[in-house]
Amino acid sequence: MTNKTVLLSAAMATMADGDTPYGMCRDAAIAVKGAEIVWVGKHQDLPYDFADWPVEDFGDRLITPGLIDAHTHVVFGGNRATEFEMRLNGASYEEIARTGGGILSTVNATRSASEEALLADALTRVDAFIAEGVCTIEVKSGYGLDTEAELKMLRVARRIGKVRPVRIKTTFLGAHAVPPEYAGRADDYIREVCTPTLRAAHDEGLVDAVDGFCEGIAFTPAQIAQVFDVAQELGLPMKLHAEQLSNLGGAQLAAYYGAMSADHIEYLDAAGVLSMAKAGTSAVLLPGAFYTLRETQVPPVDLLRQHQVPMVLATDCNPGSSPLSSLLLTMNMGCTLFRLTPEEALAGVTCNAARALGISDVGTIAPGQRADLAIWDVSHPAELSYRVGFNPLHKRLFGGDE
Ligand code: DI6
Ligand code: FE
Repeated sequence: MTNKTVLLSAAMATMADGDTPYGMCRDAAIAVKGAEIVWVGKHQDLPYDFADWPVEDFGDRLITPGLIDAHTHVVFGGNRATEFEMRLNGASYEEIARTGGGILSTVNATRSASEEALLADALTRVDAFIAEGVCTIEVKSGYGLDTEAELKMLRVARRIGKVRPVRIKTTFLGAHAVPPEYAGRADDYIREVCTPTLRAAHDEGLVDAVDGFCEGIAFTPAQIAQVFDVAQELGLPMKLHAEQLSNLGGAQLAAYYGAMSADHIEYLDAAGVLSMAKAGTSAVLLPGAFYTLRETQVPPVDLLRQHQVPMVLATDCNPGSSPLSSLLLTMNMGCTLFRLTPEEALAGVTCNAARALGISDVGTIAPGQRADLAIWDVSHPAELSYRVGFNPLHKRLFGGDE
């Protein structure tokens, strides 16, 4: 695209105007200058200033904000297809985790992989996201679990944003699992490895946020609090894998620390919802993990709605519980499995996803926003959630560039 362009299309879901479903605008125009959106509205209202700008007419298509995946583990070594097979032969996810499989098998594969190999492997997934109009991806560490391998994962995550037109937000997830060399000594791991590694990663500028896995098979709220204390001291925002397989009060802990989000939250109760609402903590729903693990406990969507907790949908792309690299399929799953409306699903991968990542210049179409846009071969935004396994992306603009 040239430096200045006016985009035209029959429909635009701005996700910016709370009063109109989808912030929908028909016969729309968007003026883009460089990487920035400078004017948005009906074509007929386009000011004279833009009259001589080049026009790109997308005809009957729909324009939305570029999509945002706010929770992924796209950097990892190997894969766990054989565990998938074990589960189909009767083993449970927790059993596999307790017998040294699960996350720990990915830790071994990630530790032994070179930075180049991890990057090449992650890019296969990142390219699938980009092909569906994704412009921002959150990427977690958490499969290294020693200083060297955690830093390696985060460096790979940063490199993704240098070799592909996509914005990467990194998250330190040192408290993801207890590594084998610390088996039965989770407190020692937190003190001797996890928090010093967080400091080292922060010193290298590798950390945008701090996460943990608060669960019976991972860390207690007290252990997570130790990590969050360091995050707070370093001025880093927090988020938490909470209430995925049981209710340990993780969401309340996250809210107490003013975390940006509590993620998974299938087992979240009313007290947890209230504390999230009060703290402004978003709910990141991960239907890919629910689907893969064949969970039956659905997150408390009605309560979240009632208390206006912003809902986000993300892939949780990881080799174990959610080998999913389609945000469009995630939207469909969010609607079909969790009963979100298609409008909530689109908000969950645009405006609400941006909020959960603490970024405000993307996720909506409005003047002053970055020109991260997706142009779709659909006429109604509900089509994005409705179809299963179909990619109607026509074009993606990342900061105004194709
Ligand atoms: N919850 C999950 O669903 C993933 N991590 C987490 O904390 C699972 C990661 C894996 O099984 O590799
Ligand atoms: Fe996760």
